[in-house]
Amino acid sequence: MSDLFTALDLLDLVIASSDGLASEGDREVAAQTAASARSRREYLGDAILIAIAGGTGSGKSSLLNAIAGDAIASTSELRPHTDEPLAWIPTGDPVVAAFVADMGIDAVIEHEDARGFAILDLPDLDSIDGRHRALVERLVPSADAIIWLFDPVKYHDPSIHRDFLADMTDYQRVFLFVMNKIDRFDDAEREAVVAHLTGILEVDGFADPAVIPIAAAPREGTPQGIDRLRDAIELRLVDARADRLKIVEDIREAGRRLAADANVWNGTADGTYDRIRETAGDAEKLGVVLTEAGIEGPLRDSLEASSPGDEIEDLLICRSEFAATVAALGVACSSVRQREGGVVA
Ligand SMILES: Nc1nc2c(ncn2[C@@H]2O[C@H](COP(=O)(O)OP(=O)(O)OP(=O)(O)O)[C@@H](O)[C@H]2O)c(=O)[nH]1
Ligand SMILES: [Mg+2]
Repeated sequence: MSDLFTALDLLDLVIASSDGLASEGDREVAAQTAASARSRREYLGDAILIAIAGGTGSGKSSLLNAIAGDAIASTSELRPHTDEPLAWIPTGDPVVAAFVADMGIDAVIEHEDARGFAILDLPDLDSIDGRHRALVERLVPSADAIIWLFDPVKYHDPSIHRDFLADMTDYQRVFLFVMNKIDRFDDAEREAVVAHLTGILEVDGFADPAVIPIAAAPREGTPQGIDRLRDAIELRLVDARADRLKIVEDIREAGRRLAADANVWNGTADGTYDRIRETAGDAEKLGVVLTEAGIEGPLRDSLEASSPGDEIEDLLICRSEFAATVAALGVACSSVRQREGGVVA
């Protein structure tokens, strides 16, 4: 637990020491991430918040109903249907209630279930209604974990893979991938469609993605695969403390962006600083050294504008300190990930 505080404090230090090294835009984004990670940290309680995200009609509201065992969310054959997010939260968990209220979600239904999770039914993310997409884009990053729900007709839609998933592969530990409506298929077709989605997720960049087949609201009979999905929620999200894993991934990602801006994430080649000192004052040679070292952005501008001697020395010291703080952040994040994520397969 204290590791999480350490990682948050280190992110603050990384942001402060990136002054003049990373772009102002990225520093602002990192500061926002740090603020929301810290506020989620304040809210950490027993239940984790899992959002169901997917295309219109994939069956998000039906899935919430199947998990709840009750028709709490409105479903429809008409698209798009859900306009407002609906949160299904454990009774008597003021922490999750406050978290959900803070996200601006008004529709809340409490459940007596002792399970340690809350579910958020979202509008569609591929909507013709721009307001839906904006809402989903705002809420998805706030949830602790996401069930990505696909249906057999649109599971390869680029608006999900290209616009969302391909940029989020580092968050795999807090994702579950689910294929709905499998009642429409025989066994062989079901296997083929699950294998195909698995392949597409691998192309997105996920390692060994597991796709769970379900039928949340089959045309005939009762829902299928919900027990297996519930087991995965318990083991891979609740027991693995997805809330903490998510915070640490947000922290790591914010640090990584700043480090990438100043190109210190992968270290600096031996002798780089000496070569900068030696070539300072010769714009052409310095430019070659900086390009070889991958030093771009605000730091490059400052180095090129500085006179040899103290000015250059100060900038190199700033960069060294920044790199050391980034490395410490990386270590703190790994330590939380290992401790919290031990249960994740
Ligand atoms: N055959 C079959 N139909 C399903 C299944 N799950 C959902 N449906 C149907 O698919 C349609 C859409 O379901 P919804 O739950 O409203 O889908 P949604 O993802 O919430 O849709 P939006 O709110 O528009 O984003 C409804 O007609 C459901 O009855 C399933 O497992 N099998
Ligand atoms: Mg819906």
